[in-house]
Amino acid sequence: MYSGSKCHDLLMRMEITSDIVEGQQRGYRQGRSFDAIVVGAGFSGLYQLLCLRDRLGLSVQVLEAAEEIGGTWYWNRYPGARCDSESHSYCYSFSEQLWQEWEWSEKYPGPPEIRRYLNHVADKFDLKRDIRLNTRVTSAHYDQAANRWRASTDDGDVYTAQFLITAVGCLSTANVPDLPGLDSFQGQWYHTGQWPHKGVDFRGKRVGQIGTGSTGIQSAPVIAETASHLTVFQRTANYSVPARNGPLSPDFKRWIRENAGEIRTTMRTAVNGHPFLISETSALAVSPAERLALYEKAWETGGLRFRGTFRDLVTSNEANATAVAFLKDKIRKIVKDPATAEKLADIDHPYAAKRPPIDTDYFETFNRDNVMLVDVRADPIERITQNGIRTKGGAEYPLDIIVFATGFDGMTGSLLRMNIRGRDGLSLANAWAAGPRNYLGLQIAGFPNLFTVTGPGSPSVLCNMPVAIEQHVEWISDCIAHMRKEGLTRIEATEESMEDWMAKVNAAANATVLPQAKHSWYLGANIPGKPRVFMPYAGGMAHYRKICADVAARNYEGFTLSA
Ligand code: NA7
Repeated sequence: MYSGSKCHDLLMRMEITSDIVEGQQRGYRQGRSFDAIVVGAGFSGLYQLLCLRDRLGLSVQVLEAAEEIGGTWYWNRYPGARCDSESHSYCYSFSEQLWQEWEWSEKYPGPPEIRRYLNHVADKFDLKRDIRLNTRVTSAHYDQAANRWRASTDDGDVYTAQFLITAVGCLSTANVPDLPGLDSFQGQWYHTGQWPHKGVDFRGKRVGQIGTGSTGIQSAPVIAETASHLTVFQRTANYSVPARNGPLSPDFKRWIRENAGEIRTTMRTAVNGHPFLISETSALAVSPAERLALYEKAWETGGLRFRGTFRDLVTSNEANATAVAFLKDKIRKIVKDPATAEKLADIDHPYAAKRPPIDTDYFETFNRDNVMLVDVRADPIERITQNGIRTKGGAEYPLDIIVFATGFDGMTGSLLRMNIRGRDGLSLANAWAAGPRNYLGLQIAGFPNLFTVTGPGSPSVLCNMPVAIEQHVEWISDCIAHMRKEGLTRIEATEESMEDWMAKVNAAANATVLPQAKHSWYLGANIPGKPRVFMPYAGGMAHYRKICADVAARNYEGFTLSA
């Protein structure tokens, strides 16, 4: 279906459109055949569709489990939910027109505004006609003889395509801990990542929140505003820096429009894809007074920029310890009750070794009369009872609502749930039994023509996601364009390149403090039985981009391409 001819593309598009209209009239028939299937209609799925369909002229079907597009922002509607990337960088950069016409209202947008943005993109580029909603992929098997993927869906349909591209996000499989007694609970319980669309009324309710990761730190202050009482069950205490959210001024909005090129260059140059650069100064190269002044300034600025105060915060334990001391001191100053402050400041890992949260009044929330902190590291939860939560030490906490802010089976959960089988029936679950293994986070030996957007082994969650997504989607699209041009039909990472890449992923992680957080979803440590492997590539987005570009320039070195 690929052709350089615009005329051909147009005719082909008309053919596909009439096929879809016909399909919609009599229900989708079995065995629909495409050039590519994309799973997921969030940031990555939308852009992958646009690139393959409109730039390469491929027939593409996007399959999306939710009833609307939006990916993570469809599911995460919990109180206080906000993006932790600055809005002017949490968007696509591929279209100048799109950049110029969209206006964010706040520094850190919430789910409704991000969903409006994604719908605007989907409408502007006419993407929705190739997205099938309410359709969960239940299995995806590679047919070796036909060199095609067969994707079965929960409504019994089968789709086939030469290429299968997963755009399922890194944090989309909710983790509800297997606590005994949950079935017996007489109140309501919710996981933050599967929040009811109509919201939850906390007025007059005794609420228990389990979890103090980025999500719990965002939700607790908002829940506390209306609940009659909030008990926060903390297993691992966490750092947090004020987000300093607020409306964007007209001047700032103008600055964004007028400096699009410069902002994008910064995002592409920055280690983590954010619109700011990390300082080149070591935390150890300045006097204690100067260091304190710089930390104070970063604290006042707020947000993830704090991590950029010094160049070695995530590469040197000694440098990191200076940030740790500053942040713990802030907690002790903000929280009035000394015992609560000590529990909150009893943090067992280096700063940023777990994903660093940013907040609005998190620590201040513990100064409210209706909020209590329970340390479940000291006294673990034993079970959920009819009336609430009981700890091993025998303490009972009567509750009307339990909020599980307990995170996700990150990075691999959604891929493994999809029942993917490659060559010779090899299941992804078996291939990854000891942890995820792939090449560049993009491809897995034994799974030809399968691409994983922001898969484990890529910078993904350590990066501002849209930047990571655009790079992956464009690399995949260029690769497929190359294959079509050269008459090649099959691409597969070699075992050797995969081995080599995994060694690089490990080396990059070990050059940082990141693997030192024992209870981190980066390591899969939050899911019982999950192999402990540091999953994202920690070598930096800009460096990773260059590696991927070099691989492509060297004729897709490390992959086997064949006709
Ligand atoms: P996280 O960061 O995985 O945090 C989950 C929290 O839930 C964390 O504090 C966990 O403690 C806690 N947790 C999980 N299971 C339990 C049980 N069984 N008992 C007590 N406490 C538990 O998820 P988030 O949703 O906050 O954030 C995920 C990402 O979304 C975030 O990093 C951003 O990238 C956006 P633990 O630390 O495991 O001791």
